[in-house]
Amino acid sequence: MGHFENVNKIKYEGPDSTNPFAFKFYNPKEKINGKTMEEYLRFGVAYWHTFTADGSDPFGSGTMLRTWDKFKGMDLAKARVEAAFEFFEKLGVPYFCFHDVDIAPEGSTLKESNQNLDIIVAMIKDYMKDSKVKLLWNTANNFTNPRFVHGAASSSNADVFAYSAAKVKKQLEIGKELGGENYVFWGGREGYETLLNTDLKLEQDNLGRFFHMAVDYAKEIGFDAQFLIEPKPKEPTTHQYDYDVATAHAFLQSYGLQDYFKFNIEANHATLAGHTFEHELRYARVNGMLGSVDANQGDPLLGWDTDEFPTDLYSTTLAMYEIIKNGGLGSGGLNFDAKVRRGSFEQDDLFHAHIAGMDAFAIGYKVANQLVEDKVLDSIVEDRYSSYRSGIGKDIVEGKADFKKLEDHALGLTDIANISGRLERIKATINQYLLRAYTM
Ligand code: XUL
Ligand code: CO
Repeated sequence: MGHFENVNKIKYEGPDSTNPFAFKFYNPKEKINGKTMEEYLRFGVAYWHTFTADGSDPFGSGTMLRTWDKFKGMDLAKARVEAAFEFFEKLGVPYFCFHDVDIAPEGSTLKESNQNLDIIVAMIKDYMKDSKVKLLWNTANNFTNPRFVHGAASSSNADVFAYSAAKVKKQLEIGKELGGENYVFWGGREGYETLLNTDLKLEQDNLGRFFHMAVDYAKEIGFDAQFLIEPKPKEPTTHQYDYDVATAHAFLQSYGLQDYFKFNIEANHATLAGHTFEHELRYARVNGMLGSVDANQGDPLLGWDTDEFPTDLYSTTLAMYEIIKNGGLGSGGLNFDAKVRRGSFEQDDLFHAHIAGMDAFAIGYKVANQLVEDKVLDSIVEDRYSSYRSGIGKDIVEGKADFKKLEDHALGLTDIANISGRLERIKATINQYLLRAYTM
């Protein structure tokens, strides 16, 4: 008995297909610049949203009763593994991601939790042998259990710091065991609510110490996955320490960690920080720190993390533009840290949601690729900054100018001629490229 019996392997049927269980734009074997979409986009399924979430929100209980929910405890964990691999195979995704508590229930002691993990990890490893699906990243959930009320590595309680370290240690071992390509640190409750009871300096120093210990332990056990920090500005704490890429980058530099980490950038976290998704991607990219992506989208009318499946083509296009300019994501991928809406409670909706997200990124990829090939944005930017390629501009960028020389130059100016930013024309061009995607 399968968990998704009425769904067969999802295939590419093209833009005219009316089959809801088919890709319209994501064609895994189609090559762009010598690489298949499957190889380049590196989609991942988030175990937590897809196999553990039930649709509950602060105002109502779960709406989603899954086929695996007839089980409890370890049997439930095992049924989820079965369901997960059936889902991965049918969807044809190359990767998945999980937190420790997503795959195995916590025991009453750390030892018991680790024993539960060992059983499920052995089962996952077995399934992975017969499957092409790989682990994009794993992580430790150091925020749900009440012991993390004041944070994990930034907790006011040293015992919690130790417990958190033990959980990350175990996940690093599991990442190595399963061949994980990255390891993620999302801040969880690393942040604070009020300075009135907070030693901000000690908390940040402790976070720095924690990350160094994680780097050291990964080296010690020969786990060479890329470490990733996932910034988020708020929620659950008021002031999350890894607010955005710029903040977390400065933190990594202050603590001498910048060479060991890159960023896992989540679209909805970017918009919560008051940035666009592409801003965060660009900021990471130009600093050589773009590692991976949590592909989702927020609701601009809501001030919290809604984790919707990505369907906004403008956003996927500009995101893929950054990814292409980055030369791809390396060991990273596009992980759907996204959940079906509470009202989308049928099990099949899990397929519809992933298909929607994969198609949206496939379109974004094609459009962005065309924008890059035609140098649409490059030539706009090149023109706009042309003043830095000769005369005083060239002197500035070549370090041959100082304030006296600049004053001399300024005194000799009669008129300063600026050129238009041409924003509307640029947006119209992007629309033109987007609407042509259908024929690409
Ligand atoms: C929370 C979030 C997490 C991380 C992994 O907002 O995005 O699910 O991606 O801990
Ligand atoms: Co995320």
